[in-house]
Amino acid sequence: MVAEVVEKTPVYDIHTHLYDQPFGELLLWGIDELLTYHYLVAESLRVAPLPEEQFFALSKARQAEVIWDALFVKNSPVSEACRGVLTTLNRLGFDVKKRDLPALRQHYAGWKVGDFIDRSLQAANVRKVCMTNSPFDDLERPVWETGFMRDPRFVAALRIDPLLVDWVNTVPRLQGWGYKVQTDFSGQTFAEVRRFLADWTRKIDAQYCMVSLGPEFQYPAEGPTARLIEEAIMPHGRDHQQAFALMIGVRRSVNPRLRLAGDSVGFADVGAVERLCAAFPDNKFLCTLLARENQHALCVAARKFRNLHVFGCWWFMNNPSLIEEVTRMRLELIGLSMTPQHSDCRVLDQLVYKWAHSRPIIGKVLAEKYEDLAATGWEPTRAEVERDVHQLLGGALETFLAS
Ligand code: RAT
Ligand code: ZN
Repeated sequence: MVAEVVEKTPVYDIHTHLYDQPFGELLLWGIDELLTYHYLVAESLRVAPLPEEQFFALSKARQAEVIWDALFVKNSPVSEACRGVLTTLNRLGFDVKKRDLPALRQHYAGWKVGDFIDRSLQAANVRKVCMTNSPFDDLERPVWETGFMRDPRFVAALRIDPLLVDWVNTVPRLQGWGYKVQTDFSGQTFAEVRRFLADWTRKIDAQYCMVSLGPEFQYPAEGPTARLIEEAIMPHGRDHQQAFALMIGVRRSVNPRLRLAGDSVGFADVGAVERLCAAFPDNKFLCTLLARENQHALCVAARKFRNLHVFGCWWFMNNPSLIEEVTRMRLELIGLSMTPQHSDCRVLDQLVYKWAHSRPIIGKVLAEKYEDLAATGWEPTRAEVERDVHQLLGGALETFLAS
């Protein structure tokens, strides 16, 4: 019964890199995008018979063919990201066993994007997705500035990495948009950063404000990141009742030859997150960490701070064995007051596999917990199971953000 409820409960996917249809080419979908996902680029370049530079010089279609050949034809596609392509195709009704890339392309050619959005959300049973929206992205910003009819299934998150990790180069951009900021934080700088955050929060109706940081992130600290958090992000969060989402642990570009696929993982200091939560009890924080070794301490931190909501098995954590381990640990330490998973999809079709792979694991771990309860004589009703699953699949976050 639990597995069935988890299958049937629609998800609010709280962090993706998907876009609403008016963003045009920014919304990736289709077989070539599935195959050139950066997770697969990294895996294929370990075995493909050509060096990185030659690979990246190819067209997207040729890159997709190289990846298909290296990871699906010359080897069995057992990795999680490879399996994901097959789960997606299978659930969308394609016959994968023919191993026929041209036929797959032909099938896709028949789809119109609007219909494919409906189909993917329906096949994944996703009720709402949160995008990642950056005012610093030159392709994305004009779409917001022009304005468009919002699709209520696509909600926004204000992503501000350049502001917090590249202040010196961000100052001239903010100045160019009319914000009176100075590199040395003099004058109106913090008030003007807050005005920038408020303008964009309103423009995109941001559900939360978000940043991804390296494992070296510290709080308190000297330097622009901590100062901006203290003097701009925190007051802004309180003024707008907006949570601040921290994704910590990425070491960017450890292998620049791999481009977008070249980032790695590092061990973060959960103490920094705890000190932020303690220093700003009237602010709300969402947090996910990239290193497996950080997951236990983060759960313990969440036990100590009600203003901290733990979410997702992010990127290198998004593998069945780790999702199971981490979801079990989270249920044991913080019960249902967390969001076990987000998809981080970059390609629309991936919604299908990311949720098809995570749901049975969440269901399995939760069912085990109910069995443990049943041993005491406590048996949850179906309505209680439905309530709990709704919490885990986005409901708990909605409650946290609204509280
Ligand atoms: O998971 C990913 O695809 C990463 O490349 C990142 O986008 C990460 O999720 C992030 O949001 O920074
Ligand atoms: Zn992401």
